[in-house]
Amino acid sequence: MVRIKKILFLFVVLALISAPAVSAKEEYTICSSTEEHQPVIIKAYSTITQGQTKTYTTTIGTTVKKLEVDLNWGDTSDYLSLAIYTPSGAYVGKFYDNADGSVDGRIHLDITQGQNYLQSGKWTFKVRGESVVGTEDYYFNTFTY
Ligand SMILES: [Ca+2]
Repeated sequence: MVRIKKILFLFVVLALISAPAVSAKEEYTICSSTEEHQPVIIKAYSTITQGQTKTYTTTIGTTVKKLEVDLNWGDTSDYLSLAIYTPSGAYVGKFYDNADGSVDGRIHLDITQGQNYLQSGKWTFKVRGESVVGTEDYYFNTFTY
């Protein structure tokens, strides 16, 4: 019995190792968000410096069709980026100010996957100070639909 468990464990480990690296880029549609919210809804208010990365997570349920992300630092002289990962760890992409069609110190995007529900679980967001003079403050919010 112990031996069978060991073999099973080995099989599971091998299956995990040999799983192909999933590129989620083509599966998701990322577009400029037109949603607006009261500023009182704030997931995070923080600051960032040159080269620094801050990580946030949002756990979504099984019936979410749209995930809105809103990184707002409001200062076009500093450049921040937002990298997005699915709950399974797939890399959706890294997005810059112009990803939402407007260079305005804000990255405001909707993530959809056709008419499908998005992968439930913990999505990860990495805010990075790509080019920051001194310290830049920002708001980061996520909303689900
Ligand atoms: Ca923008």
